[in-house]
Amino acid sequence: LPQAGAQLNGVHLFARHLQPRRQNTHKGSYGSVAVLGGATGMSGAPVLAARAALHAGAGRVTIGFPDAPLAYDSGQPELMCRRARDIDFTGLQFGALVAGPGLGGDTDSVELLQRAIDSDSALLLDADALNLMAAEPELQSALATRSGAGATILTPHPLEAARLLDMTVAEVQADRLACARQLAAQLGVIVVLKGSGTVIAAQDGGVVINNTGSPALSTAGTGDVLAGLCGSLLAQGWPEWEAALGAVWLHGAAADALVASGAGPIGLTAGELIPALRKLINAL
Ligand code: NPW
Ligand code: AMP
Ligand code: MG
Repeated sequence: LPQAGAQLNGVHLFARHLQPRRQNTHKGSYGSVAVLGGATGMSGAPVLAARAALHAGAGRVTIGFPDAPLAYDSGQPELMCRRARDIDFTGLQFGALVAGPGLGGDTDSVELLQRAIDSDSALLLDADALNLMAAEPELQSALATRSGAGATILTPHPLEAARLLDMTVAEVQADRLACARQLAAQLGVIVVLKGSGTVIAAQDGGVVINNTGSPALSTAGTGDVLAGLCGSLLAQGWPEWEAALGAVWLHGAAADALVASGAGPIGLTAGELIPALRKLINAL
């Protein structure tokens, strides 16, 4: 595995962990993802995450909305849209749960997050799930003693990391490696500290800096796409460390390919990353 300072070799990573589609398989063979988020006014965030999960190869993708669900996603009717409180997370109903995109911060969301933490599924926490975690110490304790066998990955941007660490953004940015490591060790999770030079840190102190992507990604919704992509790899059975590395690398590589084709850096949109990352996965 790449260690601190090593170049992240995404091609090698995908060669090792991307499963070919075997003949006698069906949608259940490729993993189920549930994305939990999309409070009123922020439905776009889980939709982007869920579309990314589907295009990265997950067999089934559901969005669990904290409030009234969308009837369906007209741009992607393959997605199932439900009220989160009606979804059963017990056992291994889902290979991966992606909680947080546009989730909002009400008490129901805290309960929802508690149920997600208590599940056996692999868990990716992003955006408002991280903000809730920063505000509710009991959620942090629950995470540290997560009973399920599932992996846990956190994907904070610098402000979300600052909230979790009770620091300022400037303090986080002054030593990104140390902050990512501290959070990973403190919560017993893998931490993806996003931004220019995304840092991926493991519980044992292992740390890698990503070498793909650019400020073309500095636009609304790109983090939501990363969360869905990483959840998709987890649901397809990738080990957690490799899923975090592979998702971050591919997300940046998709942006780089779009920039090379003239779709950026100015005006690239998060939704455009989705077909681009599918194309790269199939090329890999
Ligand atoms: P500034 O401006 O520099 O002071 P928030 P959010 C900072 C959903 N979304 N380096 C920066 O602070 C999300 O999923 C919904 C340094 C920035 O202004 C969440 O649920 C969308 N600083 C919710 O919105 C599309 C950095 O953090 C501030 C940084 C709120 O999430 C958009 C933003 O953080 C969005 O994804 C960096 N690299 N990156 C939809 N279509 O429905 C960020 N910052 O206030 O937590 O807001 O990230 O937009
Ligand atoms: P979020 O702030 O949650 O929407 O996530 C933004 C995504 O875009 C993360 O994957 C960041 O690493 C990426 N990103 C934003 N700005 C840059 C940048 N200047 N260089 C590389 N990646 C970036
Ligand atoms: Mg975000």
